Order: sequence, then C-alpha cells, then structure tokens
Amino acid sequence: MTEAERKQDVQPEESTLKRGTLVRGIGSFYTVRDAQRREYTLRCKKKFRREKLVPLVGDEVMFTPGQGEEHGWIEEILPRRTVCLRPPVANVTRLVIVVAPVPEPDLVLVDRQISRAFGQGMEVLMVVNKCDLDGNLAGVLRQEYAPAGIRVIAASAKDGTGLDEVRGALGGDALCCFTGQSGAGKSTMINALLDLSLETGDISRKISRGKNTTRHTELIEKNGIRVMDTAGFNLLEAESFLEPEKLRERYPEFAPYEGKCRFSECLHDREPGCAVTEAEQKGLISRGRLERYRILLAEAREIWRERYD
Ligand SMILES: Nc1nc2c(ncn2[C@@H]2O[C@H](COP(=O)(O)OP(=O)(O)OP(=O)(O)O)[C@@H](O)[C@H]2O)c(=O)[nH]1
Ligand SMILES: [Mg+2]
Ligand SMILES: [Zn+2]
Repeated sequence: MTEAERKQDVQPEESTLKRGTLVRGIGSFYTVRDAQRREYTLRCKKKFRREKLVPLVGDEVMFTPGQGEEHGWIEEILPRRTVCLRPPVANVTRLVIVVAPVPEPDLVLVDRQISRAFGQGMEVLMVVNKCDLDGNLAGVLRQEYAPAGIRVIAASAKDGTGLDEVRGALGGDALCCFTGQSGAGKSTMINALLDLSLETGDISRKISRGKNTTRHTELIEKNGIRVMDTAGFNLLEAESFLEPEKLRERYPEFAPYEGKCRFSECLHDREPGCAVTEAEQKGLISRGRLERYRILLAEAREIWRERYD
C-alpha cells in the first residue's frame, strides 16, 4: 500500500471523535496524544473562549483530528480530577517538589504548594536534588516534612544518587508533576531518570537563581512513568478562596492534636492552651512548619477580611 492509499484508508476513522491526553500547548496550538501514542496538533473550538475554559497540559480531551496537514479541533475537555494554576496543569495526582541547596529553597513557597496540593487530595513527594553539593539538606528537610507524611528523597541528577528511589516513587498509575524553583534541576533530573534530553540551563552566578529555562509544560510518558516537566517560578501568590479555618486541615501533622486545644475553634495561632503549640514546644511538630503555617494563616485571614468586610 502506498502512503497516499494508507492515508485514504484511515480517513473515515480519523474523522470521528477521538480521545487523548494534552501533552503540550504552545500559543493557541495544542498537542494531544492518543492511546496508540500518536500525536495530533489541535486548536480549541471558539465555545471554550466564551466559557473562559483554557485547556491545560494533563487534560483528557475529545477531539477531531485534522485532515492531512490541517490541524484538528479540541471538542471537549473531560472533567478534571485536580487543577493547578501554577504550574498550569490538570489531573496531577502526585506533586513532586524539587528543591536543592542552590537556589536556596524558599520554604514558604514550598508550604504554599503543599497546602494547595493537599487541599485537592494530591500526594506530595519531595526530591532534594544536588546532594552532591550538600549532603545535609535532605536530612534537615526530612525532619520538617516527614511528620506531614511527605517522603523526602535525597538525590543528585549529577552523580546518580537516589535516582532509583525517585523512579520507584513515580511509578504506579500516578500522573506526576515536577515543580519547584527555577534552577533546582527538574529538567536535569527527568533527563537522568528517563534518559531524555530536555533543555536545561545554568544558575546565574550573581543572584544564585535559575534562568527560567523551561518555558512550557511537557507531559512525558516513558517506561511506565507519566511525568510533567514544568517551568520553575519564584513566587506563588496566596489563594483567594481559602477559608482561614480550612488551612489547618491541610497540615497532617496537626491531626493528632485537633480537638485537644482549650478552645474548640483554635486556629493554632498562639491561642492559650493550644495543643499544637505545646506539641511544637515538645519537638513533636517542626517549628518552621508551624511558623510558616502562621504566615499562611495571617495571609488567608487578610484576604478573607478584604473579601467579606
Ligand atoms: N551539582 C549539581 N548540579 C545540578 C544537579 N542537577 C541539576 N544541576 C544543575 O542545575 C542547573 C539547573 O538545572 P535545570 O534542570 O535547568 O533546572 P530546572 O529546575 O529545570 O530550571 P527551570 O527550567 O528554569 O525551572 C544546571 O546547571 C544543572 O546542571 C545536581 O544533581 N548536582
Ligand atoms: Mg527546566
Ligand atoms: Zn490550637
């Protein structure tokens, strides 16, 4: 069969509605991969703009493929399990926060991400990369985050430390998403894990920051692992719809003490007789986590006040 005949042959099938996963989006063009791993270039139907619906990497969509060189159309976005706006992705079930000794980790940023992830029922995993530069950071962060039920893996994309462990933690049927500050080594780590060649950048010497090398989210599927590489960022604004009373529910390490404070409405913000404060004083809860919880709590209260007063 010639190529032209083959194309004609499959045309009737290709004009029907198909299902796939959005793996990349650049400008107004989206790439969708079907179950046979074929990729299609698509655009969005106008109705999406009217409904203010923006397709995200990770979305499951129904689409009509284009004919020949023509692009096709995304017809429908299927219901999402989870949504993040930073990075903008859908259906992630396991968030992999990558930190490193350089750039210096911003743990308020990390805790913000954890709070949002737990708020949506995602699993969270922390990878402490570049442990070839500093062997202590992973241990310090494990003390902070293990009580929250977060597994902390010490790794180095450079010398290979911990890569098997990270690979093991990405498997199963999870849709994983690497996130973290620019320059932490997300792309380098994914390259080392899956033998790929995603673009990587160096760290600015002057300000010890990444250079925002990855610009677009990419969903990679290889060796039974489904993982997104995303653009790093250095800021994450506060959530606008978070009830201050709900924040504490996103701290699994508080759970054993809930209901044991003197006041039943205790927000663990230095109220007298607070069981969470006592647990921190006894070293059962990390001081840093509690301090940052209070920063996020103050922020949530401020936003709530502005909204409803
Ligand atoms: N020493 C050391 N350097 C590393 C390691 N992993 C990555 N790097 C370096 O860190 C720098 C940034 O790596 P990238 O992979 O581009 O970082 P990124 O997190 O993808 O950054 P953005 O795409 O900007 O968000 C590069 O110079 C890498 O070579 C590591 O394990 N050890
Ligand atoms: Mg990158
Ligand atoms: Zn309390």
